[in-house]
Formats: sequence, C-alpha cells, structure tokens
Amino acid sequence: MAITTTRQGKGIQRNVLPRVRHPEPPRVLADDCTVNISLRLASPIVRLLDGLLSGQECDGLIALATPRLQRSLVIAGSGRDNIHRARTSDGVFLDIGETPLIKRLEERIAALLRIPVSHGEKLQILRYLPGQQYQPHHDWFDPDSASYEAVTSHGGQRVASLVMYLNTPEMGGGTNFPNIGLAVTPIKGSAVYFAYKEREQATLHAGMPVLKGEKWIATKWLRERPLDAG
Ligand SMILES: O=C(O)CCC(=O)C(=O)O
Repeated sequence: MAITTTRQGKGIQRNVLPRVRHPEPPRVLADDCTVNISLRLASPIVRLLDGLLSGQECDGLIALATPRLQRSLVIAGSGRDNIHRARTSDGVFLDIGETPLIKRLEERIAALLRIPVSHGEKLQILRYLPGQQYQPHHDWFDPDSASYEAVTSHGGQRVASLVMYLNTPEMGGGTNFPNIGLAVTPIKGSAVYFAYKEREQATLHAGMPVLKGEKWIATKWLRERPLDAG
C-alpha cells in the first residue's frame, strides 16, 4: 500500500492513493504490529486487515469513548453537522494524540498506509445498538454541496477511510459495499481500508443494522493534504 508523490501547484503534494502491487505480501509490519491482509481488491482499492488492533486496545478505546458518547451527526448541505435518520449511532471524536493509546494507533495507521499522521482526521468512535445503522453513503465530500468549501478548506478532500472493528457483534452490523457486492463481517481487532476519488461510486458503503448485541467501530478518514496546513 505504497503512496506516490506528485507535484501539484507550487509544493510537493502527497498522493495518498496507494499503488496496487501484485503480488503483495500476506502481512505487513505497521510500526509496532504485524497486520495480515486477508482480502485485496484492486479497483476500487479495498483491503481487509486482520489484527490491526489487539483486544486490549479495542477495549481501551471503548472505555475511553463510553462516557462521552453523543448522537452521531452528518454534515448537511448548510455545512452544519445535523442529526439525520440515515445515521442512528452514537459517537465521539477523540483528539489527535489525546492519549498514549490513540497516539500509538495513529502512528501505526500512518506506518501501515504510508500516510502521515497529519493527513488524518480525529479518530471517531461509534456505537450501534440493535436496529441502529448508517445508510449507504460516500465518505468523500460532495463538491456540489454548500458545505464543500468549508469542510475542505483545511486538508482538502478525503481520499481514504479505515473502519476498525472494536468488537464482534452477535448478529448483523456488517459493512456493505452495495455497488461492488462486498460485505465485510466486523471482527474485533480487524479493519477495512478503502480509497476513493471525488464523485466515484464504487466505494458507496453502509453500516448495516445491528440485529443482536452492540457494534463498536473506530473510523479514521484521511485527507489529501495535512489538516493543519490549510
Ligand atoms: O459502521 C460501519 O460499518 C461503517 C461506518 C461508516 O460508514 C463510516 O464511519 O463512514
């Protein structure tokens, strides 16, 4: 999952869309941990990553998030975050490097994807209870929406997402990619990574309703430029 570097405008911009290499190794060293790659799609770029987090790390993130959960929001056309029936989970954003655990995970993700920590949004933890879901959506910001300029003014467009599973729900709660016929089963400690370009349709995805038990995830969205650099 190497990234390429291209020249855009005056400065060197990092193009975080990974090149696809065949064959890729079955496992990769990501900073302090070895991750198994159990599924690869070339187009769109999708990877299933097993063992990205330990059980203890998953439990630690859940414990950190639990007292701070609030109803999840979606970015509406106005640029404001709104409560929306398409997204019924509860969640919280954890600051960059907020605790040693978060810092360690951010560095691991950066090493794994070869995308600097500065390109990552705050880690978002979500909890879905039975019946809760996130209906099909894209993670890229809609260039036709009124909020586009505001949300991309720091960091630019989103270019990739990493959804990490912090528990294994008893039933339901998979991540579905309806346009490519892919369903990912949430398994504690594993993750699904996918990369995209603006307006592309292949990575449309949904958090399917949880049928039994709870589902916990941590999502890291990645931007085309460092978030602190504008
Ligand atoms: O809950 C899931 O499986 C998917 C979450 C998701 O789509 C997101 O956080 O953007």
